[in-house]
Amino acid sequence: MTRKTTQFRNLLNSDRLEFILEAHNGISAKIVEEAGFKGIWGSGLSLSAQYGVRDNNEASWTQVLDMLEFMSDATTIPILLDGDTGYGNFNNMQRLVRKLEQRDIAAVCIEDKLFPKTNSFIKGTAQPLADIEEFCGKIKAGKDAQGDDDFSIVARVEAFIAGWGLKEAMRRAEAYRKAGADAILMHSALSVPDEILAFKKEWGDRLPVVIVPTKYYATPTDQFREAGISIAIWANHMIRTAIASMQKNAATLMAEESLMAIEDSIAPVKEIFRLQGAAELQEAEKRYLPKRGKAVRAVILAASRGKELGELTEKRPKAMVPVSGQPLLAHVVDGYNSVGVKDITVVRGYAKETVNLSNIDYADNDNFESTGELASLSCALKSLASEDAGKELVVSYGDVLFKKHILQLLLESHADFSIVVDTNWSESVNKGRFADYVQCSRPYGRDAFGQEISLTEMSEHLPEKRTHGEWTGFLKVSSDHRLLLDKLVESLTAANPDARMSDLLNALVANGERVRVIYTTGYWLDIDTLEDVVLAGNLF
Ligand code: SPV
Ligand code: MG
Repeated sequence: MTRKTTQFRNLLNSDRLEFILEAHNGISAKIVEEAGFKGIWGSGLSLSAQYGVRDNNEASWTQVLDMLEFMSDATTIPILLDGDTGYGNFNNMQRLVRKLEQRDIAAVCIEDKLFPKTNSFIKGTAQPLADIEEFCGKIKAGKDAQGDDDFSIVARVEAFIAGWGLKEAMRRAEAYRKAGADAILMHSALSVPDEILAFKKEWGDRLPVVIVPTKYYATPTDQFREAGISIAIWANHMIRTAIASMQKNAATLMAEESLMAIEDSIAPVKEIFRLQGAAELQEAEKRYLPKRGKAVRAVILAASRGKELGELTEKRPKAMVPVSGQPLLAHVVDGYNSVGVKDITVVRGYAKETVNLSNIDYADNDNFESTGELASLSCALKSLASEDAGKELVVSYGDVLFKKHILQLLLESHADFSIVVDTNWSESVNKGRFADYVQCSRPYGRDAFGQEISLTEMSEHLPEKRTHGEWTGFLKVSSDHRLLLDKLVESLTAANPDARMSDLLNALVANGERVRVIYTTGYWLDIDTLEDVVLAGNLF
């Protein structure tokens, strides 16, 4: 890539008329480059205007520099900074040049006025010009300060602006050439190019000549070409474009009170992202960020009424019974959310219209009265979009509350199938509660630590001497065993519409799949009775 300083030199020295366009921030600079311009004018007027201040050195030179840095970073073409008067004397000029080079700014233009300057189009003739000798010293100092030979200093002559004639313009231009300037910017506030053309004729080719046709905009561009002008600067046309369209759209929005009025005529948000280079960051994230945890889909079975709760579930399913101020299901969803699982499908059945939490996907088992848990799971699996196939699946119940570490343990498992088993099963036996008791490849104990324990059998009628725990209702299936799960659930429900989750787990074992057992003790609650509802309040 050719250095920006060299690129700008090439523009100055090319034998064609070149054009550079004003920009005033990163995004406008990018837009200028994308339009095909080979250079950018860092306009003092536009830079101060975008800060909302006057073109009178009200913005400090470092504030100008900060914005230039964004402009330079956003582009690959050279920037010619409108450096006003150099922000001080020769000493300030030297520091400016060094700082510009550090930010890869290709060139600076300084004008022969006094600090603080005023824009040339505001009472130009009242503006005092700099002492020629002093200004020449500033040019020399700048040239001596630059490290890159191709960095350019453009000397701007304000003689015409201040009401002087061609003679003064020539005198100054020649002095600045001798002081080492790389080009002369001859400015004029006339609506015709006469001053500029007269100067160029007299000047010849002593140095490249740069012009700013803001006031003599109606001049056919070919006249500049024929006169041998080096660079024409379109000096403020991006900020004026922005101002005009912002004013128009702000007024429309104020009047219409609807975004419809402007939506089709403004840049889409994705165009902002494109200009910002958002896609590049996404690629980089793939390369440099650690892989995120596996994507997980949770399926919560919540189709049944829960008759045991009597009146409480007359008009709503058990999952919607309030506990500590919110439905049971909301606690379950919170539990998932708290470990980062937010793709959740809830299977509804009884009084499904009352199951209405937001940010949840729903699958309906409309035959909930005549079918079992697996039929509900099957409804959920069928509802999932194909892009869900790469996710791990966690299945649990809408009436089972849990502390989040239980879910965390399950999510950490790398097994194809994993279940969480409570070692404290005797409590359920003593109370005569319904439970899915499990026999495992090893009982819980210290020597079980670090062992891969798997499910042998699950049953509500398991003999106590073979019982090692009680299933908590949590099952996780790895993403590459989702297909197997889908098929098995389908065939089991076809054979028995009443099939339960325990039938699925036993079928997996019978098919030779290992179902990994994760032992825990307590910190979960299956809501079956009114007493459980009261207990549940204590869990939170
Ligand atoms: C600028 O763009 O800030 C200029 C050109 O200096 S002019 O406004 O015409 O003086
Ligand atoms: Mg300016």
